[in-house]
Amino acid sequence: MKDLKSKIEQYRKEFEEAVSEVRDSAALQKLRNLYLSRKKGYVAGLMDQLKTLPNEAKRDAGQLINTFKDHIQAELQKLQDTFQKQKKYVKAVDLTLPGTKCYWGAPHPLRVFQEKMEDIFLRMGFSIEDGPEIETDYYNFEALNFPPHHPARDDWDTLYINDDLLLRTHTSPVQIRVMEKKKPPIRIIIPGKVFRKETPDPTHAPMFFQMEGLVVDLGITFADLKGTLDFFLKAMFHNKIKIRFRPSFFPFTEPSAEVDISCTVCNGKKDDCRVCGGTGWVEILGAGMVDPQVLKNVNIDPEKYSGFAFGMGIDRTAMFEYQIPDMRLFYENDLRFIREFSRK
Ligand code: FA5
Repeated sequence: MKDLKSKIEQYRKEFEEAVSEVRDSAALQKLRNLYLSRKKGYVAGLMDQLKTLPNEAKRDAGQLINTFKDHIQAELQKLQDTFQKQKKYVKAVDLTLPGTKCYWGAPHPLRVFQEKMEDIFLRMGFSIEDGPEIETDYYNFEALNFPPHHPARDDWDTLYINDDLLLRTHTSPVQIRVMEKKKPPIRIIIPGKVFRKETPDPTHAPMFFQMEGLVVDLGITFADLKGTLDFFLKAMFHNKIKIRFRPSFFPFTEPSAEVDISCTVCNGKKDDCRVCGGTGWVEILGAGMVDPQVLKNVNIDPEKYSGFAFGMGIDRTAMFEYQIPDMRLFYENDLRFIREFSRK
């Protein structure tokens, strides 16, 4: 009897160790066979031993063996239940299926393009300024030489918040705000959002982006303006476009010009091109020498200082860099379009 008791103790110890090592159903079955197999299992061996005991010891010994057997069965059942649950889970999550694709966020193509433009100007020694999108009539028009009722205001019609406040129609009012605070030398760019009463078409949007440039210093001439824009456009388009200056009119520059680049959408080869109208050229910016009256408006002496300014459409220019035939694509938020420009 003593012998049997210590054997059960020994088996129990070994069982506890072995059961903690079981990781899968195959190992579980192996352990079950070792202990519970009808012919060669340890429990069957104990039963054989039981038969050799005197009758008066058989009852207690039999109970001990049964308790041990129950314990083994219960532990093995627990493990089996755990494995079954895991099996179900593995079935529910089919790891062989392709995962749900997760897209990285990316800056908007116009933002990427704006930064490219800024980089070129920063290399030329320009710094970046900013101004409000809700502007007063004074900064948007009057200080830039558009008196009330001047017909040129019609080209820059916009949304008015009240008689004096409006959504700015160009980035030029920031020229005035900067010149009121800083004295020459001034060499700045002003990227930002602008608004106009405009019917959308492939090259026009009612809300778009401009980049203003302003240089005021001693001895600045039209040659500086041409050189700066020429350098910028050649750097931007890797010398792949032609550039032309046309005489124009802006109330705040004199003389004034508009700058066109050759149409990269049709390369001047399509008479019905919706972007250049078949002319082969598209206007991307207005520019000129700062009008002496504008300098006077901000207390800069026009006898001593001169300057040039330009205002370039960021969306319009981006269209030609990316050869996009319709500006509205930038604003439709079609992810298939936007992802084409993702940096990843
Ligand atoms: C102006 O806005 C002047 N402030 C530019 C300027 C600045 C002239 C400094 C002289 C000195 P304009 O309205 O032409 O000018 O606009 C300038 C550029 O903005 C255009 O050449 C074009 O590239 C872009 N642009 C104008 N209207 C739209 C529009 N509706 N949608 C998209 N881009 C536009």
